[in-house]
Amino acid sequence: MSETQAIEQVLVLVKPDGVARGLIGQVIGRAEARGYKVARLELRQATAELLAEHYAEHAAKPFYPALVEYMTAGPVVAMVLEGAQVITAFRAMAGATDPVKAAPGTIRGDFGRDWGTGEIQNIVHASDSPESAAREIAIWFPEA
Ligand code: IDP
Ligand code: MG
Repeated sequence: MSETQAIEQVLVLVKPDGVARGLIGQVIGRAEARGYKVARLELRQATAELLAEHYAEHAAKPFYPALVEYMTAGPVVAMVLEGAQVITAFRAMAGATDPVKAAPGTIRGDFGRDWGTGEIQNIVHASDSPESAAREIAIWFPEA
């Protein structure tokens, strides 16, 4: 199959909880099963500096320190997925931010839960718009 129009790229992260729980393959597998191309893929340890860029919009939020702690607790898998309308499609596949509210059938709704820690651990990140995707891909894959 080939695509000729409006090919998009999205940044997806398997967050430290997803990596620690052995869910890397589930996330990649769902993307592949849906027909999206894995254009870039890397296991890496996020730093507070990198996350300050990635989560700049949340820097002033009360949960920000806990978010950085969560996101630096272990390695993440960063990937770029490619395909027409992949940004909208993968956001839908990820599900609602709170895994308790995420619909069954979504990644967060199938693999996430409230662990009673008062924090939201939700397995994946996905860019929410073409602007966010371009910004986030440049942060995680500056050589791209
Ligand atoms: P998103 O990941 O669905 O785009 P955002 O609102 O952009 O959700 O928040 C970014 C991340 O920050 C979430 O995925 C989650 O890990 C964390 N987060 C968001 N809101 C809260 C909160 O109210 N408490 C704790 N963590 C939060
Ligand atoms: Mg977001």
